[in-house]
Amino acid sequence: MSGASPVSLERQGDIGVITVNYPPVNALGPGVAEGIKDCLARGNTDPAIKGMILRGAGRSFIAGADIRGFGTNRPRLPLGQRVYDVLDASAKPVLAAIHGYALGGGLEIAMACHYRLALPSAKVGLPEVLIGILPGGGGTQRLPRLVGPKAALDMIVTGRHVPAREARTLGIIDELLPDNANLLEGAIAWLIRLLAVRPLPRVRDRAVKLADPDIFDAMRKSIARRARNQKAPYYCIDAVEASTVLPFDEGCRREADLFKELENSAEARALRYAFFIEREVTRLPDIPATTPVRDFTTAAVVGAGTMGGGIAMSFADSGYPVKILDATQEALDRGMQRIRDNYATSVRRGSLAEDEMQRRLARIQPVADYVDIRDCDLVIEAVFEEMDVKKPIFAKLDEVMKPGALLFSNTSALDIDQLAEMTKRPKDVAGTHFFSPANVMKLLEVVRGKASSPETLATAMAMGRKIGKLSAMAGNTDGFVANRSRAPFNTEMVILLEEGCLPEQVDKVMVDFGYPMGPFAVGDLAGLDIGYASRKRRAAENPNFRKQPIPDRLVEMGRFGQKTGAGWYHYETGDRTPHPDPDVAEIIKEVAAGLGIPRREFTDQEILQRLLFASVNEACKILEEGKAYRPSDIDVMWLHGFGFPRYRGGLFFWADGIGVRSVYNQIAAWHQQYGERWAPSRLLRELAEAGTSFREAKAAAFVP
Ligand code: T1G
Repeated sequence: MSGASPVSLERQGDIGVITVNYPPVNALGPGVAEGIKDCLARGNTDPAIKGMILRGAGRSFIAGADIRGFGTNRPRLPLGQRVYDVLDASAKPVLAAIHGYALGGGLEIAMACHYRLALPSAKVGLPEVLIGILPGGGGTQRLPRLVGPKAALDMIVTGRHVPAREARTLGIIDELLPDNANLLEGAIAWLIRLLAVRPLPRVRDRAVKLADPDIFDAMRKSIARRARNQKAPYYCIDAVEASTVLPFDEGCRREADLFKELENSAEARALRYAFFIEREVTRLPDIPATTPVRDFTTAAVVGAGTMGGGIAMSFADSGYPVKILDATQEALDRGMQRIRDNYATSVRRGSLAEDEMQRRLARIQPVADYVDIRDCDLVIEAVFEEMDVKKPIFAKLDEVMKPGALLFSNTSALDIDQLAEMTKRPKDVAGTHFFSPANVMKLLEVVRGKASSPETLATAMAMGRKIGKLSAMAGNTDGFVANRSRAPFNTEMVILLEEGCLPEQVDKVMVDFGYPMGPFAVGDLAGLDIGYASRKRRAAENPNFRKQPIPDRLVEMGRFGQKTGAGWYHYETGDRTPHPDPDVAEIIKEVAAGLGIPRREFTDQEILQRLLFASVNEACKILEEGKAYRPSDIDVMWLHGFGFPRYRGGLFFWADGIGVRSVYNQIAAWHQQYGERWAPSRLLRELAEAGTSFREAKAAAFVP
């Protein structure tokens, strides 16, 4: 920023208007807090000013502290002198006029003002827990005074963004302007009516009304599973609890102590990293941000199976009309029924309102003929994962789709170029790989074919954002980036069984590590028959493909997983709880004996590292070949495609915690012990020799 302060004060009649202008979201970057304090002081000494309004320029009020500043030794004002502390000490009334976001330090500043007014489209929240810290600007002490400890606990432990109407009901917002009102005019008019009110209402002076002291332990219990291995959610509870037993200033001291402990924790550093890489992944180094994006209003999906149905739901959930096509009426009816069942489950669970379900279902139109989709702006093919099934469909789409329509494939591994060559418009073809369940998983892997035009790719990335996905670019290689980097993990987990482990043992290690489910339980959820089909394809294509007799045996016995009541685990009817199965343990021992593999004990650490190091090595090869732009893109894919624990940052971020040299040494040792599948990648060796972290690794120039 130039020398000019990012905060200005101008007088409008009796009112001093303090404006924060620190694009893009008015985070409390360098000079912002100081600027607010300075304008406040000037407003208080200017006799012409009777009251002040604090607002944000551009699209937002204040989106909180500048996250880039955390973990750095930036200067810090002591308690009592921070902007949060001096605002409500103002002799003249200060009103926060909120539009866009008032988050973290932004909401804390608003709560330190005497009044809060907002546009209905605004959102407020204290999302600090999402970046591994807690509100450090008095938020854990002021919010309970405004909304009560129970509501404060919910907001601070979940970090959710609260719409202005709900915030009005909760008592955070004092005045809600009508839709499309002019914020500043509305704020000035409202403050003028309050100028004479004394004493000035300060949130800090309010008492905390605690109805039920057990809410804190109840919250600790309720988050035990999802917050395991983490500190921030528990510290948030401690801080809010402190507000019910300590005077305001002491409560702020307790908050500050807890904040200091968290600011540079491994969890906080990992979550900050995750925040920024999710923004970085949208930037494509060799496709300018100015590349035109084709707008789309209508979409079509070919294939009404599990993935096709989930993809159609993603469009309908985001307000887009979508047509879904399948070869037979029977398949179409089955697909639509699955979609209705999915929505009905959400309604039953209370996460979706009945009328909203009806609105979404109305947006999904089943059609039986290609001519019915010809005018759609884009189409996503999501049929069975067989090239001989997909190719004729691309030829057909090329024939019927209107000029300019984009032709995407949801294939999770097959060659995009071969599909594009089935058309006379290969530049309009790309991969858009959704992850199962497609209406839930946030990751969209956009796969670039040799002929895919920058416009097609930019539009595919934007399409992902518009339907609530996080789009990440991948090169066209077998399994693209996500599945290819995951494949060695999948192979290693089966080899561990041959060498002495059991599915429940491996799953426990990965759940303790932070995964919501273990890889074998996930296999049963997705269906073991899918992996079986792709192993058969790979074995046919590559004689050196490492066969997996254990899962093959299970599938040949009809154990497909949850859908057949048995897979790696067995399941009671109507119950998804995985139960270890002695029959599977027996099969594993038989196969191992048949392969002549001696079985031994494994430590949890060896299990964890065998699985994740295998993928780290493959991810390095992907960067070497220029099939991904950045190491952090692969971390985004693991966070949003494979449920990698967010507070561990991602595959490479986690591996950096162990150290490149240690990872390399271990892989090199396993190369000696286990052979070629553990051959260290060239990039890994170079990083280890240079002492460069994985995150700093430079990918080769992108190769579609
Ligand atoms: N600090 C630094 N940069 C930020 C930022 C922040 N707080 N918020 C956004 N950005 C950047 C972001 O990196 C991106 O940059 C651009 O702004 C647009 O963001 C004391 C300790 C506000 C809901 O956690 O949730 O206050 O990539 O792409 O989708 O208690 O940004 O363009 O270069 O996300 O419209 C608490 C974090 C901080 C809010 C907008 N605040 N931000 O979403 O745009 S801790 C937060 C968001 C704190 C106090 C504590 C979202 C958003 P670039 P974007 P968006």
